[in-house]
Amino acid sequence: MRVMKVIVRRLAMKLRQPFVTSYGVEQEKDVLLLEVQTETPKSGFAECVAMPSPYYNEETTETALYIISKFLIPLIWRMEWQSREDLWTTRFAFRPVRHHEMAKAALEMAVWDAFAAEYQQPISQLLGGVKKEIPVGISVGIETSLSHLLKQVGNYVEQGYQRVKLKIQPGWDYVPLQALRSAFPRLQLLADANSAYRLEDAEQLKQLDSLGLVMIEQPLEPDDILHHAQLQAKLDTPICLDESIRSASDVKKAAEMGACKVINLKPGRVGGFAESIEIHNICVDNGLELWCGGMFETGIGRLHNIALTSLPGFTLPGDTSPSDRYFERDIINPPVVFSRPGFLSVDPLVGVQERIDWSEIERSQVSEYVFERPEI
Ligand code: OSB
Ligand code: MG
Repeated sequence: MRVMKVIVRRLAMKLRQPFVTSYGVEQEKDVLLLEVQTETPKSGFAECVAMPSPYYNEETTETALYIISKFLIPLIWRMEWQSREDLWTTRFAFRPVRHHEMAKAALEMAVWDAFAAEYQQPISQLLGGVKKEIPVGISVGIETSLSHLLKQVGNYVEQGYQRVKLKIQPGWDYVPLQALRSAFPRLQLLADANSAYRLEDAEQLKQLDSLGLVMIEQPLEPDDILHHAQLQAKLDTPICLDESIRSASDVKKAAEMGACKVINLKPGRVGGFAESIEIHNICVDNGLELWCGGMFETGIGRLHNIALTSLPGFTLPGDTSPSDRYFERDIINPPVVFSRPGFLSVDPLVGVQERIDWSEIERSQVSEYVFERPEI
């Protein structure tokens, strides 16, 4: 398989409601959607999870567009993929470009998706997946009202979500978590701090130990695996790392240092599917719990996350909720829906091409960039 053309589309998709985290408010989803066309021709798709502002990590939609256009696409023209093993070579080809994992992941995953379409193999199977159905949880943004939060979470529990993750920050942590714990004594509850605390806040975080949280996600700075190890030594609540993990090597370091007991894996944050499989294997070998996070993906990213979650080492429900969690109308048809309350089925999709809803893409498209294979 060779790639003849890459099309980058930028879409603006309205979120159903603004989502508040410790670093800002998301109103609209700024989507970079990649399509790679093969000789046959078949098309592979993937979305870039970079956001408009560099608050979650340093990438943005604009930087990703720049890196993809100027540095990554030129590397793709030289490549060929014939077997599943070849899919690991994309990551090596991208290695000279430092970081920019989200930009790399978008193109790498589009190549996997094209390979699935080209060789008519389910993407989940290519990745090494085994599960037919996966449990899902939901991520709840920072609220201003306790009563609204309780009502909202009650709704989600009723819908069947298997666990609830609450975004926290200093001033919005113990009180709302305690209220949720009292209202839902047996709920799998976790807190995601998006780096809003410092090691000096250890005593404050220690209070959360009484609430039986399944984990606290990314309490400290992204670059600070060492202090997470010192914090984990003080807490009974397992620490989960999200922003700190950008590669398989980061997972090894975190495991060696005892910085966490759980990994939140987002393929977009680690450079794509090949790195994700390696991280999955390291988690299994080191007894780390693993789940798949989310980045407000459209259905395309959701289908990819669901395929990845079908690997056996994903031990906890992920943030891979149905399409209607964030969007009124998705760009895939049918959208992602529960197979039964709280579960999603892993469809044997041979690439997401078969689910694309072109009319919805046209409706939300803002711009389009086409790159053709040069004569080489
Ligand atoms: O920290 O997990 C996070 C969304 C965007 C960026 C970072 C995060 C999140 C979420 C939402 O928590 C997960 C989702 O439902 O897609
Ligand atoms: Mg997180």
